[in-house]
Amino acid sequence: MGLKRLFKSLIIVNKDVKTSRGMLYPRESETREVRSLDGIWNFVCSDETNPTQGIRDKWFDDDLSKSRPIIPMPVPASYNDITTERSLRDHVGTVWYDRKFFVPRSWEKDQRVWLRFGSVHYEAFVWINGESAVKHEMGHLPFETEVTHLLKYGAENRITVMCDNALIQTTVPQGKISEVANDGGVTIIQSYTFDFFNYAGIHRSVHLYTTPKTFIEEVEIQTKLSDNNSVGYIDYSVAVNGTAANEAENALYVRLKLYNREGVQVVNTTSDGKLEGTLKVSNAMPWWPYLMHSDPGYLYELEIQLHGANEQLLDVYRLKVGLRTLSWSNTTFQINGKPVYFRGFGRHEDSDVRGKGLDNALMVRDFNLIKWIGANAYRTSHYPYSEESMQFADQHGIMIIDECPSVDTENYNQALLDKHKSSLEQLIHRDRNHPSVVMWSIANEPRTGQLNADTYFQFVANYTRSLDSSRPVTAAIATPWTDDKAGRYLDIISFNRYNAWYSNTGRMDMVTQRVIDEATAWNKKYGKPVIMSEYGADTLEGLHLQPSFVWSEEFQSEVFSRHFKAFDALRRKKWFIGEFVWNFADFKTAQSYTRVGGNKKGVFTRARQPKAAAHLLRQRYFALGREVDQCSLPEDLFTYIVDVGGSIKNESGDL
Ligand code: GCB
Repeated sequence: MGLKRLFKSLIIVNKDVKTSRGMLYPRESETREVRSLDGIWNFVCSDETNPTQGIRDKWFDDDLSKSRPIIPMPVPASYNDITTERSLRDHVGTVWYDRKFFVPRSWEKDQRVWLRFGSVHYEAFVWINGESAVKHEMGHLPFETEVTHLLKYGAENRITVMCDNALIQTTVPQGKISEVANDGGVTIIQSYTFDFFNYAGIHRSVHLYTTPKTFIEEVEIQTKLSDNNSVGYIDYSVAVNGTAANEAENALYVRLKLYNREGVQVVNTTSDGKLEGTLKVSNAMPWWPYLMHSDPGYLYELEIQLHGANEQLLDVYRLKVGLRTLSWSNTTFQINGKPVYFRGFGRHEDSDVRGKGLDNALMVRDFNLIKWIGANAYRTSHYPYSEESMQFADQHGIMIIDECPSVDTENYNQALLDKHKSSLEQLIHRDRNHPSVVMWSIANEPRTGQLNADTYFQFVANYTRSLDSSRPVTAAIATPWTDDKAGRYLDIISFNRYNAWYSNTGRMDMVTQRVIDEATAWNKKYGKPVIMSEYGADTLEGLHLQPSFVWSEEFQSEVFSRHFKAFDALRRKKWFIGEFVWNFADFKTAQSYTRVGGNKKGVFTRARQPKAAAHLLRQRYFALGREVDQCSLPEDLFTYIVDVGGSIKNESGDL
């Protein structure tokens, strides 16, 4: 590479990125209808060596079955594990979906129709009746477009989707594609350094929904409570799109009604023409995290009515609202004025057969397990999770560190920075109104020792803050604190480390002090609150070895216990604010000789059953809940052993 070129590729500038619009979660109301397009679609896999053939041959012009033999494919789901074919599981490049659907005649008049995808991984191209409708790049995030003009009303329509799973150095996350010789010729190989399977396809629900011609396009709220938490304030701003909105003389306003959980109206107010203002809620019921209060996850419902000239009701949209104040300093993180100690997990959206596809049964089971174990938080490692799960977390009081899809970020370049910022913009746009979201995570294990990491993360962190200054910014860092160049741009330092696993494997006597030393070093270097965002050990369910040995259930429990000791020493220093086990459940990864059927660091198996360490963790998380937040303990937390006329003691006190 010539010097000039090298120099050019090192310069990264802070460019504007395209911002998202609309994308309110589709909800029915008296002015809106919602229809799901989920179900069994038709599916075609392109040749890996000819990924653009379908575009050139216009497969979207007619039914896919006319171009290629089709197979059935469920939506939502990853396509990889649905069939028995290795070639589909490991496919690199484009695949195609289509289906037919009916649009009622009644949708033709005086309204708009929108097509919305919860997420498609990684890049999506969509046609309606052969006409290009929308393109979107980035997995795990929604996109939508108006399709009013593309639909046939009172008739059958066809939707075609091409999805490309290829990851390269300028995608988020990054990957590499290479051509490698195989036994019969050459093959395309997708490689990536991140530790989860690159599942792809239409991962979340597809909806058609209607809005009036002039409609509520955006709602943004921010909440806070008075010092004694008795009065709540909701700052709101509404954006309107449509014909009436563009006519200056057409005085639009919104009427806002707030209902409490019992359905009683507690506020009724009207905006001026600016469509923004503040609602005051007396006798407020704050939103509290699980186990921090006897009534966690309290949500109000905000009804937003858009009115036009002559009081005409144009549109209605309803949104759940949790009233809470977040605050943080160089030593604490507080919710409603109370210091928070996070106890939780890194997780994955991952399960047998469906991969990363949205599955309500799995989601509800996961929340039941999170509550059973007494966790109060999780990180959406390493990408945004479904909107349905964010709503569920709001309802159940589970705090979320919301992570964008940047994982193992390296080889910093301009195109990557622009997309990384866009992923955060899309994430914040989608999730800004959720009370459960308490922190933004701008990356997982970025190579923050590299040249350019400094400028790069300064831009990314400041951009995140410019979009939302009401939540702190973090990143989960594994670079040694001595080399790290990004931490100074964060509000909270999260670090991942695998003592007794990746370093000093098997050495139980080399965990506790190392964790204490590393957390302390991070705090000393940056003077910010610190979280241990990952620790753990791969554990094969049913493997028992005493004394503990790597991969056994005993080993996982002992590794946890050695960390607990460190965390308890650290908790006394107020700046240590949380512990997150890696991982909630076992999950699939790319094939590797370090992974037995995937990553087995789950506290739960992939089928969501507890390993031995889950019971230990449950006792700790509830014990912490009682000590820190005065929660009550579940009756079955301790198994009855013996009545010895008093409590059993060990060296550190009561068991
Ligand atoms: C990490 C990564 C996570 C991996 C984990 C592991 O540091 O953040 O994605 O799965 O380690 O188990 O290796």
